[in-house]
Amino acid sequence: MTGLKEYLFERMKKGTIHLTLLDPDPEKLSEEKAKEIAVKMKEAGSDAFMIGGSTGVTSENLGAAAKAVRTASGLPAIYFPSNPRAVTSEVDGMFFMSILNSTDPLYISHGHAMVAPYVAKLGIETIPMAYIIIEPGMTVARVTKAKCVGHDDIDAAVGYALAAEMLGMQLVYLEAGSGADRPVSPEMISAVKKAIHVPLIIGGGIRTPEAAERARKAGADAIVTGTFVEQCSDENVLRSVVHAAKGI
Ligand code: 1GP
Repeated sequence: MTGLKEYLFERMKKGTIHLTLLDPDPEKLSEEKAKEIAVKMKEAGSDAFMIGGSTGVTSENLGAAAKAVRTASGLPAIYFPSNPRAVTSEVDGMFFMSILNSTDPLYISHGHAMVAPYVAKLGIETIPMAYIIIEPGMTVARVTKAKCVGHDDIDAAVGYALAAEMLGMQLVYLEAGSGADRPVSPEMISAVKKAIHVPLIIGGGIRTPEAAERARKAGADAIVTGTFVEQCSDENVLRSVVHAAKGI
């Protein structure tokens, strides 16, 4: 079976991919709803699911959501971690991510030391990823006490991304925060893309085909949408955003 990294990287070599983010908190997402979204998003052309949220994630709800979307769609489920106490073997792998601009060591490396023995024991594939929070940053910035990179502070974003690559990270994620009123700017995406050699993931506040297209054209290798997918039930609209993200 193809590993998660191979699956994602092979697809990103061919073009921008789309990732669907689902929050496994059962108060926000029932198992039935997770299955329904999984089928719809596969049909819309999404490439994989990320499961995670800033609050309310447990090993149980994470495992249940991952199992539901994998079974319903046949696509990979990636753990997008926030809580070192939650881990499951129901995923195809996890983004082993350090929030480079957090000011809380828990999110930079201390939480990682707590969870790593369990990840090793369960044999979960890990992809090292740098996570850089850009204004407005939303809940994730608040929870992780991030010193957000300014929306227009391209030099700071490039600095973090270069540092990520020098630290050996295999992915860089620029995050404007779930539900952000403005996504990461095309200018920032394109400057960071030029500076690094590893794939670039963009998320936060993308909910229109135009925004997805701007991120893709600026150089995003993967585009994440979460809130929009949870709120939109029109399959044509879902497809239009996924297609704009992928350029198909
Ligand atoms: C959050 O980047 C993701 O981690 C997705 O953001 O919910 O705004 O799509 P949205």
